[in-house]
Amino acid sequence: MNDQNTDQIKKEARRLQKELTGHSYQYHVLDDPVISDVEYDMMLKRLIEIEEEFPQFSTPDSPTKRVGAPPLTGFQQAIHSIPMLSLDNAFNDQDVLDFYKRSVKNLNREDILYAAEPKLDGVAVELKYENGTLVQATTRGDGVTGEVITQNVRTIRSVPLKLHEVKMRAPSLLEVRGEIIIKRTDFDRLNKIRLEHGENVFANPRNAAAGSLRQLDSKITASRPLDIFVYGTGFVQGISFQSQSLMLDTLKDFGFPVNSHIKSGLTIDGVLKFYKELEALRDSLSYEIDGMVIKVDDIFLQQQLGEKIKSPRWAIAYKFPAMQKTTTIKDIIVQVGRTGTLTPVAILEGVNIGGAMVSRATLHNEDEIKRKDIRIGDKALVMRAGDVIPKVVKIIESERKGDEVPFEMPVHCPVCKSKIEKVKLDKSIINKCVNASCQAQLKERIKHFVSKKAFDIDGLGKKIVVQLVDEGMLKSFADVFFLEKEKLACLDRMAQKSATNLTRSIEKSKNISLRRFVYALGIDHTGENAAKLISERFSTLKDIMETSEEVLEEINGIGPETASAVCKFFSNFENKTILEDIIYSGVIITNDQPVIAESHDNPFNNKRIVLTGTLQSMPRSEAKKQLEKLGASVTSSISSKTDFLIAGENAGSKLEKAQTLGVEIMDENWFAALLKKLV
Ligand code: 9MJ
Repeated sequence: MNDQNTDQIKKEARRLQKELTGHSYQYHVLDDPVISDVEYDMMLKRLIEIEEEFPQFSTPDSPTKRVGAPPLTGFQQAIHSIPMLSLDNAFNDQDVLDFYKRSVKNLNREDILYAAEPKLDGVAVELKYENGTLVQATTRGDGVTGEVITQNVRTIRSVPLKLHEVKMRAPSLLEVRGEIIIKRTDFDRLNKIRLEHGENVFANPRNAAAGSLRQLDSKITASRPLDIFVYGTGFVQGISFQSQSLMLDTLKDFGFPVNSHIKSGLTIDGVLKFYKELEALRDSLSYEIDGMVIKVDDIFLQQQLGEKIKSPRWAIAYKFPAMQKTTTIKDIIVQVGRTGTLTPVAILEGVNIGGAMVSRATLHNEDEIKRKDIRIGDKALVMRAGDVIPKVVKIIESERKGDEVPFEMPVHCPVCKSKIEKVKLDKSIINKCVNASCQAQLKERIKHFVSKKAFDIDGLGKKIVVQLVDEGMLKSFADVFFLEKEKLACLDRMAQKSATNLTRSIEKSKNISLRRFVYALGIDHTGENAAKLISERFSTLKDIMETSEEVLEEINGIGPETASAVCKFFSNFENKTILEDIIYSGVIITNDQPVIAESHDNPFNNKRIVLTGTLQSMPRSEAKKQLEKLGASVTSSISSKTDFLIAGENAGSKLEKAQTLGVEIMDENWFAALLKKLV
């Protein structure tokens, strides 16, 4: 390599060191990351590569030399008995295979089996138990020294304060390592409350968990919905483990939450297969994961492999593609929704987030733009999660040049030009186009009307709806049922065959349940659940049309806003005409019959039932609700008067008592099958 190239690499190393140090400070000290974790990890990987090849460019303070930023002052510090190492990252299958090859070489054997665990995106902690009692909790800090946060961790309900000694006595010393997290729904609730109190929202659950643990007042921590999953041990005395998986079983027995999606006994090919499965599962989990941790299962082999300075040789983190990326906001446009609500949308410089190209992100409403101070031209952190519309998490203020343009909400509807009204909804103000015949609203209403959970008309996608409205062929919902094959076939991009298929699926959709029908109408505040509740209360559409707000409000789960919107919808003359036309076209609305408790197939009517153990098919509260609907009374304690015990997984003393008392025991599979038949 010539001098010029070496010089270039030196410059790159210095730039990466500087930038990574800055990002590390933003992340670990300020909890305010400017780039996503994967972007950070990629930069770090590159710097490690350079420093390995050119050790002369490594400096004592390079970010590669430490696991994190120094702990904050204000908390006591403690040195970890065994350093809390971080993990090397893998970004593709080849990186994992290289990790395997290194292990094969070091151990001189090929039959290595692995444990694979979801990589939780939270805050790493160590919990120290002396003779079974929690005596200290520390953050990872820089890996060598952490902050003592015992009083805060004690407030976390899922952390055992004393070890469960059901299967074995607690050892004299046990240091347990895990990740403190906040579940997605808890996080959304926490942010909603913060917003209502005019406080800053957290960018993601990890930041919220970190911020919550860093409170000097543990009462604040106690009010935060923190959770934990444990995945390893530090220093232990009086106990030893043969494998990672047996260690986790023991930790579970001691009362720790251990993630349920851990697999062990995997070959390296099995690991790669499981990675794909876990990736597919990612969005459906109630907490965020950012990859998979792969560990050599056998602890003896782990010890043989040993550690490098910062990371073990027996484990690696196989990261998922980032779900947050930075990009530029090129423009902000305004979309008109089904109910006339105006939603500002950011038009982005296209960016690949987690395998999907993202070029738009919702900005929710005017308030949100003001609160986050989002301007056209800003660099922003954008997030995509599952099927949810991508959103702008925050803008990167340090990237501001000064020529960014603040957004102004239009005063007229961008489509029909009617004047926009400001309406209060919950605690925020929304902008609304109140012209019911606005074409934009009509398009959205019809898209909703024919969508999967409503009329479910195959072949009537969003683009065709737009085309049909623009052509004047759809002026209301009812027109859907009067579309003629010949006219459809004349449309651009519509062949004879697709026109035939479309009219066929329209015909097929004409038999619909009352629940779907009510949902399809797209009435304000009337989503799937409200439609279900209303159709359970009434037998026919006519009954709903003739009811009053008072009667609707009596339904458990229907609030005054829904009741008012439903009555308003059905009392509108135009809507009534459209409904008449729909029925005239041959649409038949059937109501799913409400459950009849007296049905002779129903073994639960007037029976006393006790639920125990963990049910896989539904939460216990839901099972209770369903049983009560079937006429049962669900009690918590078992006695000779109990008719059935429904036992889920890990049913304990109640199961034993039921057996002693001769109470009939129903397992979950049987119960679930019966419910399916009855409800
Ligand atoms: C996370 N974050 O879920 C480890 N981790 O093991 C799991 N982290 C780890 N294991 C050794 N499941 C060091 C870190």
